[in-house]
Amino acid sequence: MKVLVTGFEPFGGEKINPSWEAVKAIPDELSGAELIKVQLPVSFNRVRKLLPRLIVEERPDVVLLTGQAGGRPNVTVERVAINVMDSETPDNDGFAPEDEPVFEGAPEAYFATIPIKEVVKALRKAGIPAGISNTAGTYVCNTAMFTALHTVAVSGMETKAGFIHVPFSHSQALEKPRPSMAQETINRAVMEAVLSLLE
Ligand code: PCA
Repeated sequence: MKVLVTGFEPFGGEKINPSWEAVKAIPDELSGAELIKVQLPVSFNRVRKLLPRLIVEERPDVVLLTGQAGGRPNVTVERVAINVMDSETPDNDGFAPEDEPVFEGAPEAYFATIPIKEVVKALRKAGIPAGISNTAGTYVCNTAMFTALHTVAVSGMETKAGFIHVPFSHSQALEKPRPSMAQETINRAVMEAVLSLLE
């Protein structure tokens, strides 16, 4: 079993991105599965180029993308990715698309192909506050999820793909009143999610 797990680099003036911190912390071999860990750039354009290449070259059985959803109080498993890029805040390349498709001519949306309810159950069983989210937004995370699902669909692969958003970690909330979770809990969430997908 081969699993591609990604986290994002920091953005929006943050020093860290708790999603990549969590991915980094997973052991390279988990329950006999081979893990490929990649840090993605917070860039609409680079993610749309890099992810398809990675998925087609590595042909993983599972793709689990993770990102930071600042302001959310719990870990959320995304249900759907939409064919929209729309942001007033520029990405790390300074690009701020308005109402542009991720891929011209692609379907309007894709549902996650990982068992989202099972993942939520596994997280809750591990004592981690978690739920389903019905929107991954219209920023780079949604683009990454859409790109992964579209790549799998057009290349006729059996790969299951999905996305998990994690809250700010405590270090990001020390001086600002905003919801946060311990990085160790976020690490455990991503690892438990991967483990649940190996079953
Ligand atoms: N979160 C952003 C992009 C990178 C990340 O970690 C998002 O939710 O779109």
